[in-house]
Amino acid sequence: MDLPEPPRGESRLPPGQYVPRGRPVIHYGRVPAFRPESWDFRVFGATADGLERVLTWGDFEALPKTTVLADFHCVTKFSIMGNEWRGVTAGDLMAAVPASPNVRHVMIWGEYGYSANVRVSDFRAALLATELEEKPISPDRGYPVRAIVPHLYAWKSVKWVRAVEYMVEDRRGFWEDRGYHNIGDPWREQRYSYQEEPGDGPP
Ligand SMILES: Nc1nc2c(c(=O)[nH]1)N[C@H]1C(S)=C(S)[C@@H](COP(=O)(O)O)O[C@H]1N2
Ligand SMILES: [Mo]
Repeated sequence: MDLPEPPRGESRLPPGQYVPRGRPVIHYGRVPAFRPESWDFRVFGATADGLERVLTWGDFEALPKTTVLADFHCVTKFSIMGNEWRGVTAGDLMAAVPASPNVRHVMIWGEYGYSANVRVSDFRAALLATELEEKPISPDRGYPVRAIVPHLYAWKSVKWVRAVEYMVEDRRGFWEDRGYHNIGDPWREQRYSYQEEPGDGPP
């Protein structure tokens, strides 16, 4: 399991964040229906052999599962601490569908065209979660598969993931294209694109 342990003590809460009562549900658009017969998970772009791979729900379910404890930081400043997620690590997905060696970035695609870009190093620390607190993720939180990128702002934790695109050149995802920071590290308060420094994102 290659996910970092969250830091302990006061330093677990990134700057500017607070812990709310309850647990908000936030997303843009509607909650999609899940139909296991027609659901698929595509891995495309710069794969090692240049071919696109399409996994069925059965294929996805057969991948190895890992349990991860992670904190969750929304850029609107609330944080949810110590969630237990279970699912397929991005490392295990990349072992099943290898990327070309020159891949540096990954676009995580959700239903309805929602997307988030991450550096491949950040993707390797991500989980494609199917369970939260030992139960299938609820429909409004991303059932059947949601990404968890624990060390970046939660807009990168795409719900209802349907595809992963391996990229050689970086491209902005949904919120990154609408004024949010290309990297989104909560420990450095990388909230908005105007904070970006040269090299943080595509022009
Ligand atoms: N597909 C999709 N995933 C998404 C979003 C979205 O609008 N669509 N919103 C993101 C944002 S901004 C946050 S804070 C988290 C919220 O997750 P939650 O509803 O489980 O709290 O989902 C992220 N993933
Ligand atoms: Mo968010």
